[in-house]
Amino acid sequence: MEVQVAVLTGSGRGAVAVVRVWGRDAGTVADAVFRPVRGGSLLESPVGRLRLGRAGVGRGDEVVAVRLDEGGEPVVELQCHGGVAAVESVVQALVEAGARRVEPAVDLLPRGAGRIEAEAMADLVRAPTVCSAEILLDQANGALRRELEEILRPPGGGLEVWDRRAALATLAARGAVGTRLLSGWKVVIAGRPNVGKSRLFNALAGFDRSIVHPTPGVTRDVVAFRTAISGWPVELRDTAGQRETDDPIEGQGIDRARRESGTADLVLLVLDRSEPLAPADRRLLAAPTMSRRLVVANKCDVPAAWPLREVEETGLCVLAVSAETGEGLVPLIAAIGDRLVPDPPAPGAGVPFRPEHLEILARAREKLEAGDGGGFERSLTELPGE
Ligand SMILES: Nc1nc2c(ncn2[C@@H]2O[C@H](COP(=O)(O)OP(=O)(O)OP(=O)(O)O)[C@@H](O)[C@H]2O)c(=O)[nH]1
Ligand SMILES: [Mg+2]
Repeated sequence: MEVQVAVLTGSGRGAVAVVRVWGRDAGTVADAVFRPVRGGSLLESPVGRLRLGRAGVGRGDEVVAVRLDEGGEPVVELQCHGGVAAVESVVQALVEAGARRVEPAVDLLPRGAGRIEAEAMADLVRAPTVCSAEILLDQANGALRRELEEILRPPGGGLEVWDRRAALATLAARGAVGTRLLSGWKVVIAGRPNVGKSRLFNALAGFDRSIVHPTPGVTRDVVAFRTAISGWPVELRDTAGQRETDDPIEGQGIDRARRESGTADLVLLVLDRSEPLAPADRRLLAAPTMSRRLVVANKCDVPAAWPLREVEETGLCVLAVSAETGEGLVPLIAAIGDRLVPDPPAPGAGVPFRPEHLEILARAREKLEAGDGGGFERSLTELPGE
């Protein structure tokens, strides 16, 4: 049989599964099961172009398909939802179209693949969201290794010192995203009591996880939920309403809320638009611990008691939403995604995705700054490995 298929991602319920088809007629077989949303056949797609469509038995599942032909051998990858039924439906359709199912093995890695590709493949199994999986797939396909090779090309035909420095800085900046692909970002919802934090948390989580009640001071402990925002993995945290209190239990909850805000990647500071701003709101607006925050003016479904400009004048970005009706949530979600990942790596970009990668890049940069060309090359060749 000329065409083989394997599921690269782990079994069980992951967010994304990757099905690889390879062999002489892989393009034709994949084409027979792939129904693009727009555009023509996969065989006409350039290598590396992501295509959206459906695949699988019956109605099938939404998939992203990409041709990755390597060294003359046709390879197609289909990313689909990670549920067992979705994956099996895609694999079965490929088998019906003529592919033979095999177990994945490390020799599925592209030719010339080294340590980075193997690590990316290992991390891919645990990728919690589509964006994470896409970036790790690129690295498994050699994106980071190729960029490192480019940086290492000898001067003359290769890069000048300052270009090398810039290329290393670009990689390090992408690493800030790459090293979060599995762990995600922490977004903390904070504010004084009764402003609608828990309602907003539930609206973002998509179900009633946290208790919502008209009595102020309902949420005591931190409630966490992992989700995807704009395709990035995010842990949302609902916290206790912050105010002066004599109640020791509520006080502990408030201490936790403050600590959470201090360690968050982003704080959503929730205000109640239907009531005049309270001294507790103003204290939180001025709090230095929440350096990265978005102000959310909630309850915009009822008449407003204060104009947005009152907060905007302090230089903060404020978005009006109603956690109750869902109004304004789409722009809020987009704004959260933009704040967490303002500059997402382009498709196919090399992205360091483990802390060790960044350490090696930092060492290479030091050698480069010190004019130690040999040390620079030795540090950088540590990374791709064999
Ligand atoms: N009209 C309207 N009411 C809302 C909205 N969001 C929350 N509420 C109401 O406001 C009250 C408090 O909501 P919660 O989500 O429990 O508020 P909280 O900020 O979590 O309060 P604590 O946990 O006590 O700090 C409830 O009665 C909600 O129904 C909204 O967008 N519009
Ligand atoms: Mg609450």
